[in-house]
Amino acid sequence: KVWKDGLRSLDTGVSSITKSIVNHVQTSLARQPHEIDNFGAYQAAALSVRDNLIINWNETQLHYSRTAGKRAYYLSLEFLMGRALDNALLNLGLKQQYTEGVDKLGFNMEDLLAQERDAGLGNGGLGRLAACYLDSSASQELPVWGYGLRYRYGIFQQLISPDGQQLEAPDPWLENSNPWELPRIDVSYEVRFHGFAERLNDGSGRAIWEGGQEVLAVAYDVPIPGCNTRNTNNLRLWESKPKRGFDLNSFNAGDYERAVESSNSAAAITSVLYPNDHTTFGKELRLKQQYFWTAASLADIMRRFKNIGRPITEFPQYVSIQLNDTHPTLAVPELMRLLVDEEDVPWNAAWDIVTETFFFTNHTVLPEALETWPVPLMEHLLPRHMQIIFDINLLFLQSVERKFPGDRERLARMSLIEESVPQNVRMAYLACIGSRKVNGVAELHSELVQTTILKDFVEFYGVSKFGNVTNGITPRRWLDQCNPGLSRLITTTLNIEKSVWLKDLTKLEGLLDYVEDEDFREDWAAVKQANKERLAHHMQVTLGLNVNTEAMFDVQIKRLHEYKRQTLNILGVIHRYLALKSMTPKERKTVTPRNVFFAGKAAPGYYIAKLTIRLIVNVARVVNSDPDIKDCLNVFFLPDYSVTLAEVLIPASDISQHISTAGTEASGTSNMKFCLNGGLLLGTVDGANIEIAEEVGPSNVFFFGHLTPAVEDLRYQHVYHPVPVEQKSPALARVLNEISSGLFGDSVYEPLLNTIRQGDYYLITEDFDSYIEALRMVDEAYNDRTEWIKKSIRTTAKMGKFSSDRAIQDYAQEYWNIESTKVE
Ligand code: DL6
Repeated sequence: KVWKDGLRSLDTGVSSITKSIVNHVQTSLARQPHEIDNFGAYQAAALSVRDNLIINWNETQLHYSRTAGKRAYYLSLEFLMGRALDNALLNLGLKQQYTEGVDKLGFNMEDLLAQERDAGLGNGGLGRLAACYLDSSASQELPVWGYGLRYRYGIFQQLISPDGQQLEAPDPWLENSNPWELPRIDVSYEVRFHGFAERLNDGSGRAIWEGGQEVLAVAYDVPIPGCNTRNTNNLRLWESKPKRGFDLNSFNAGDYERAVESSNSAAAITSVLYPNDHTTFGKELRLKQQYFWTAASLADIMRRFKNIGRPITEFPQYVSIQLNDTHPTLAVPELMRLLVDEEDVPWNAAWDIVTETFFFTNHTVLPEALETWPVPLMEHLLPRHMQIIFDINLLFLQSVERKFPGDRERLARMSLIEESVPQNVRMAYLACIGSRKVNGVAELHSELVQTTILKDFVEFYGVSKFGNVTNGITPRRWLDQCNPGLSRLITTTLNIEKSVWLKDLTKLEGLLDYVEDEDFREDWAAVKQANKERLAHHMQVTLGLNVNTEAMFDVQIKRLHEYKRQTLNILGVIHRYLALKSMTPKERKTVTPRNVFFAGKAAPGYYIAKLTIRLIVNVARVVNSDPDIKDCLNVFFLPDYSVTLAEVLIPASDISQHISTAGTEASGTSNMKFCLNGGLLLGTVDGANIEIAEEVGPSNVFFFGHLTPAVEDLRYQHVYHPVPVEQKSPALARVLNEISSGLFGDSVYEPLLNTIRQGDYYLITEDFDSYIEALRMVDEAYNDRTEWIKKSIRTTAKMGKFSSDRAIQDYAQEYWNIESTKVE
């Protein structure tokens, strides 16, 4: 009874909040109130907010355990969470109270929010999608947990040298402690590597795996608050630790270096996020990360399932596991190992359980991103898993042979083992055959998955195994949090509670009734203007740059990659620069001024992408310092792109660019973020751009470029029947020649220009002229301010489909078969 009486919800009145903050200053931080700076005040406020989260989190876990319903688990090697404090305050509905409380204590909420370091545990779209899905799962009161790794170093910090080169510095994001995680030393599992696997040969298919290295996986829990609900889900991140402190024999022999060696190698597993995007690694440490994480997660899921006390055959009735790309595919042989070797389940029954439990999302069809692992490396690191994969493959190929007798080429194509030297395991195939359903992330992409990389598998299984879930974004972070002005305007205009439209984004359609209302349009434009000024202020303070807020804001922010074609954008900028240079001063005065913003990181070893950054920075240097031009055109490269920087850039954009070669961008999600914030879209007919255009109507987007079916032929022509750039596009040829002639510095850019002049895999030559024409149409449309604002309102109004709440409900209903369950 004493315990029960002690359980409580926290009082969320302002005076209780200030007391709680002061209390954390004194006890958790062990500091005196008078010596607290902004960072200390942030820490204390965060800990105070966390108290609320923990109480809700505990209630939620208790509720899920008591109801013992089915749960889903989202396995993702990346969760690009960004900052947590503002998000937690808004989802808990406590922003106003905390702002007042902090104010009473002599601090300013904005200053405190700015103290938080981004949790940069991801590279780009895939990791940010995982974060949006966690927010939506909690907000939709769905029992979904995330599982990932607690990297000590997140995505690198990007610095730009004076000559425009990207430099990388480590991101020790945990060095000042992280108030949002709860270390769970009570939750840990042993994970084995190497050793020997011996088949029992007793007809059971079982084997014993022993020896090798054992490391400990220790859980850190991050509470994920839902919006306007007590439901608070969990993101469980694993940290690697040595099982024993150090090797005692070496220690006793006085060889301390050797003694700590194995402990260092265990800790190294979760030390750093691999910073490459869309490429595979082939590195043993990466494979170790993948197995360490899937083994710990499955052990944890199995333990929770066993607590329910149901027979093992009912596992899929209680558990669905989503594989976020191929990175967690080792979960397939690992679950087989647990079932066959440890739970004594016969092979076929185990395979039925496995293929009912897993679901697989593919996020790219780019060939360089399709994961394979060398068989010798797998055999060395995970001998038992390699046996299991061979067995799965044998049985699978036998069933293919039964369906397509004598088709040896098909068997070779579909084998899990690529017959190269050395042999490789094809992880996408393993994920596909080990899963109940497979999906892509936008209509076009899902179609491409089914007609290209998994075509044989569609023919084998039939189309019903394959589907589409178009990606989504959380409107909590990507509208309410990043654009409070627009959020307020929407709430007052629709005249409904904010949480209602935030959780049913189709309600935004109500804004269409106000498109013709001049006062509303003025308010809409004023919000955009304020956001432009906020960005300009940010750039003034952080970079010392002056930004003309009367200009059009044209933004392209995403990972640097040839397929995303930042190069096309900067070549277009140079084309504009040359055109402006040839005008008279009087003509220039009639031009709508334009600011072009770029931000994004290149993988450290991606030479061409880094060269593109260098070109952008040097074009910016030349253009911005040209007295003839600086009133018409300015170019900015903002270093160290992050979720937090995106939150300032996106609300400020008039137009954003999503200009990948058709068929290469699986979905894109920043396109959705810009449009939700009333920025118009300039793009190719690719990924989710297509569905955005379907929603907002073709007159509200600017499309250009060749379509997907043409791409293959065009590439072929570029290789086998090349036509000089001068003939294809004289305008582009002139731009390339100006770069070669040194207009933007020495001739370091030739390797980049040669990718266009020779081969042109990403078809810049083919799309350049239509791109320039699309930019001209944007200029023209922008000059009609009234029409532009109408387009902007219509765009936001039609973004309901792209809420991650819709996407997560698609997964919950069509894939995982789980239901919402509210914590009262
Ligand atoms: O699905 C999330 C995101 C898509 O929006 C992007 O279009 C796609 O490029 C990205 N894919 C990856 C693939 N990485 N791997 N593996 O990040 O996924």
